[in-house]
Amino acid sequence: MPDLSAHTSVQLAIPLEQLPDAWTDLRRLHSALDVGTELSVRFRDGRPRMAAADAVALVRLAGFDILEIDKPVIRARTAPVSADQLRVSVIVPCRNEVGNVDEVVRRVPELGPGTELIFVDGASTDGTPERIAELIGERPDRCIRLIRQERAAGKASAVFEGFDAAEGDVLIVLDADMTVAPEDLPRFFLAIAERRTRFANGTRFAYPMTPGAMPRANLVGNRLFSRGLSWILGTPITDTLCGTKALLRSDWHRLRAVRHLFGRHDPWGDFDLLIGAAYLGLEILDVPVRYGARAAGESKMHPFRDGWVLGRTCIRGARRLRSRKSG
Ligand SMILES: Nc1nc2c(ncn2[C@@H]2O[C@H](COP(=O)(O)OP(=O)(O)O)[C@@H](O)[C@H]2O)c(=O)[nH]1
Ligand SMILES: [Mg+2]
Repeated sequence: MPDLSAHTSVQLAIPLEQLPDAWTDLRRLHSALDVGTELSVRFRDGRPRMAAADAVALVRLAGFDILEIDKPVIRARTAPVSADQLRVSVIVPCRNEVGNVDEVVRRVPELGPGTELIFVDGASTDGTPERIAELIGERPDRCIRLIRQERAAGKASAVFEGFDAAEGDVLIVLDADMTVAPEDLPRFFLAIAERRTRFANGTRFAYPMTPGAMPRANLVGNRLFSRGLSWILGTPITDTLCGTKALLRSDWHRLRAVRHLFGRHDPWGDFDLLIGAAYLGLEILDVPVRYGARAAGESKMHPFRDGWVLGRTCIRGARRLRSRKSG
């Protein structure tokens, strides 16, 4: 770390991808510097190194105001951060995830002044809800709730039922499969709590991905959808299908009221949320996450069948957004 006392301007000459965890390190640096201190962050563009947009998102998320982007250097300034007292609800959709729920409870951090963990179980047959019920008894120190759905109605239905039941001010979705590290959730909470964005969209493409974590068909489909949706939404997003997203509960209520215009088709809910956020005019920001392969259980996604459904959702969303702009 540079000698902070002697400088008002600091050059961080380490490429972002070589930092152990770029966000954590930048965050630490931010808290060590006075408000208004200028900082230059050097990064390397191009995959598998960090892309410019991802580097900018990370620097911004860590609490800096971006002054100038002159590749491969981002000039930034430490901004004041308001320590908001927003309560958090982490919604965990789960179906046949008995091998993962212990990890969820163990690893999801406490955020803000209080965090409730809401599991929404889709008629699992492997003992998932029974294990969650045990965990509720075993962990009186944590606020854990269980909603049991009568049938497997898809992830979207589980997420939205969890959103409706949530009591926190900030809603965060985390898949039960532990492919996204729960240790990354503070980024989502702070992105919303510090008003850096109104909709935090996880992206798995900023950091190098564990080999085999994403099947090839999903990777190609995701790339195509990211391009298409960025165009439709009018804002660049690099990952449309990351399970982890965050927004204010008050915005969810507004989004639910307009969802019938474009939604209810996407069984995963990701596109409904992104298109809905754009429809409401909410700013969307990519939040980098570390993504790994599943340790237990199986994916319920079928790339070709589900790709077709997602394509239809995109077309419907595009029509709606266009008619709103011209209307
Ligand atoms: N409640 C509920 N959860 C589901 C359903 N389908 C999938 N999930 C959960 O949604 C999350 C994402 O699903 P996953 O199978 O990992 O899909 P992938 O990440 O696209 O491969 C996981 O935590 C699943 O357990 C469902 O029908 N009901
Ligand atoms: Mg998954």
